[in-house]
Amino acid sequence: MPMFCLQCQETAGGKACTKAGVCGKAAEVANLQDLLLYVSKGISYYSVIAGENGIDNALAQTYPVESLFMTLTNVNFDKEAIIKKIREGLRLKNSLQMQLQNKNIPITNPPDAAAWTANSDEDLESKAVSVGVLATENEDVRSLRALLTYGIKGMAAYYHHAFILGFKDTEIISFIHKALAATLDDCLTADDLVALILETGKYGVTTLALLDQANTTTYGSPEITSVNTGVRQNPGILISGHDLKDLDELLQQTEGTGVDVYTHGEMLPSHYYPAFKKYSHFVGNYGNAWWKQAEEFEKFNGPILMTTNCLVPPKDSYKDRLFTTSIVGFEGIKHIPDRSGNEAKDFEALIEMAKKCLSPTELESGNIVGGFAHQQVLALADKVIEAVKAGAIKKFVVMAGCDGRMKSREYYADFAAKLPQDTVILTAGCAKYRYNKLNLGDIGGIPRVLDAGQCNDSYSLAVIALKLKEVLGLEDINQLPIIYNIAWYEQKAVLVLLALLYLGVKNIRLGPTLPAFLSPNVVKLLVETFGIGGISSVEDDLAIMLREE
Ligand code: FSO
Ligand code: SF4
Repeated sequence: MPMFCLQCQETAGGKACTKAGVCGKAAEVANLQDLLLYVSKGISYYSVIAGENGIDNALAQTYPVESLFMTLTNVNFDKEAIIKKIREGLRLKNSLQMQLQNKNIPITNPPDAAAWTANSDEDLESKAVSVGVLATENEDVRSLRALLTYGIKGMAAYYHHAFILGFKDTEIISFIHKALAATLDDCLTADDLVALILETGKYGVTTLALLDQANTTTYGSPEITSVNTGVRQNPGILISGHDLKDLDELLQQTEGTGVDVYTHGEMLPSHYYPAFKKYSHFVGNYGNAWWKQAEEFEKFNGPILMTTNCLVPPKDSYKDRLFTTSIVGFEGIKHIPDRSGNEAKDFEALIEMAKKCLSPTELESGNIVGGFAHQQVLALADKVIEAVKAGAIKKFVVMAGCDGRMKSREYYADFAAKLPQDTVILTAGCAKYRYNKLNLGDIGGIPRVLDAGQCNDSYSLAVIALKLKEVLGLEDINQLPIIYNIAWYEQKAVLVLLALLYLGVKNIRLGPTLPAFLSPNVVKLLVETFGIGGISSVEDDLAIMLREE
């Protein structure tokens, strides 16, 4: 089998990608990503021991965050970039070993991931095919390790965003090391792994809170905003992904150049931040969720910057206009280098290109309203509570998460449209594109779709739920009039799910399909412990979910 990857919802046949990724990832790249993860686990093994012995290694604090983020779905398809990161990891592993040796700290029987090293590219390639998910033989242990690893991948991605803005938490990093090292430990029981998975949820909440703090401290608290979906006549740059600092620097550098800036996909919620509202050339949002990018990037006519996932292999029609930055990569696509020290990234190449391009072709006109992150919703708390107490709002429906290509995701548009008029959707993430243009109306001035922001802002939904629980004087989060029908796609959504489980949320519906990496026994455990379920038909799910107390 040339490769084996089942980490996302679109995995081939609902089982695993074994020839090439449905996402476009080549087998060789998939295997090298497995090796990158393996090397990161080895580094984590030594980092745990170093931590126990008071040894500090700054690079070991950031390495797993960056390397794991590179292996998320739709982030880095560039073989050379992955090999470079593996080599960097091997050097780091070696220096950690030396640090431990110099302090006479004994290392007995290190796992292969820690002990292994490579002398040549051939060594990398031959090792890469043997260190993937299937290296764990027992189906349930493999499933628990996968759930743990993918949750940690999501944590790494969210931590990376906070870190870029200067926010750090060494406890989160220590947990990442501990969890990754644990996936190498054959002595751990299924119960041990389940405990670690729940702890991942706990640290997931901490990480999301840190990111919320980073974003709101740096750019202000999101506020209700109407975002234009049309275009102007100037040339433009389109920015996608989740990285607000990249957007910040791009807006500063494009100001006064005659080049407009538009957001795509998960960058839409950046319009809700006060700090970006001062830019008159920050025009609006162009298009929809990530999976529509091929068609929409083509029509944009100007340069496009991918700051994080979700990148789709580009078509020839726009690949010369596409730029990646940070951890994103694709062979043959121009890459904007990282900041050096306090210097901003240099977006001159995009700006100069934009000036020679046509203005974007209009896809639609109108606007989308969002910005209902926790502070904004809490500012409306009186109105919301009044509506709940008066029975005008009967249920909140959390429909956060991801969008994706599968036809079965039409379910979510249909589900949103068929919800009774006395329900309010709480959302975050790109899942919203299935229903945020449906004009679902409002309840006494409260819009029926409250968008908190990116999937990164799922934390807001938890804060809102906990606040409602407090105000309504309830003992258990599950007594709230909130139901959860979440759409997942990649590993950040896995972390958000684990965070919700840690907060005690029960009876979450997860779709459009349950993760292929969950073995029947692990599914059984999730069903029995947390009441997690899949989706069926809109009518049946509505009947059951709206009945649930
Ligand atoms: Fe969507 Fe992609 Fe935010 Fe994900 S753009 S799918 S969970 O990477 O990041 O919601
Ligand atoms: Fe397949 Fe998803 Fe893995 Fe891509 S990330 S190879 S689509 S399972």
